[in-house]
Amino acid sequence: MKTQPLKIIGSYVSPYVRKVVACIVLKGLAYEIDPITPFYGNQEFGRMSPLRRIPVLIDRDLTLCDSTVICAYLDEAYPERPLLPANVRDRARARWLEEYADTRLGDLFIWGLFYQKIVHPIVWGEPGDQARIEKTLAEDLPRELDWLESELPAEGFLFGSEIGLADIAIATFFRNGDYAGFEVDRARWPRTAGFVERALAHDCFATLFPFEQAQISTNPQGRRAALLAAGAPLTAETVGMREPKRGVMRL
Ligand SMILES: N[C@@H](CCC(=O)N[C@@H](CS)C(=O)NCC(=O)O)C(=O)O
Repeated sequence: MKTQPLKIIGSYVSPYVRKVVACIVLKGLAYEIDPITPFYGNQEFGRMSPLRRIPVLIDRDLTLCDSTVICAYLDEAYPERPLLPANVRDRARARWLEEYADTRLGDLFIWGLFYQKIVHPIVWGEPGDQARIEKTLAEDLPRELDWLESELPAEGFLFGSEIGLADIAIATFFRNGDYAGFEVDRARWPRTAGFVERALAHDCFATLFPFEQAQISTNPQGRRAALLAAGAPLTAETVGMREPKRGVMRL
């Protein structure tokens, strides 16, 4: 039986953190969060997350990285509200859709848009790669939206009327798309637009939205106070520091 809340390290604005926290909310589990942007993680953060990426989950003496690994652990350790469908073939398909979203939608929405338009100027004081943004918008995203349009349901969620991990993994990226000024063209991709709207309106995402707003509208110095005022369950300690440090994967 759980006695301590789960601990999450990572900003509410990260799509991968949002995916994990939405699953925690869906399962009705208690959590605390140290909402750092990965570049501001200190040495202790680098020890827990060798790729210097968020999210990190700490469950008592267990520390885990990577949203997919974390969600799989949560579903096995806390099976009460399953994140995957019951049928074996559906489960396999849900895992593929999660992988597709993390890799391809992550590449486009995060590295192609959000990092170029928001992270580069704000964290590093450098302009983003304009050519990359244009290619993402003109070629890459339309190609993926065409594919999603053929896969997503007209009503409900991917595996029925209940939202699950595959839905969450896909929808989370569209919130960051929104922050980067991208909107799904409803006339061209009506199923995708409807699906994203339904998923992001679900309680598991909607309850996090005020925390994202608090996070986005403040600088790192005022952030914890704004999040506490919004009611976010913050940890007492942080592994954040004042100056950003480059990641180890790419930028
Ligand atoms: N595959 C990882 C990706 C996590 C990821 O890329 N997180 C971003 C934040 S949205 C990050 O930490 N970026 C910092 C970096 O790569 O240096 C997961 O699913 O957790």
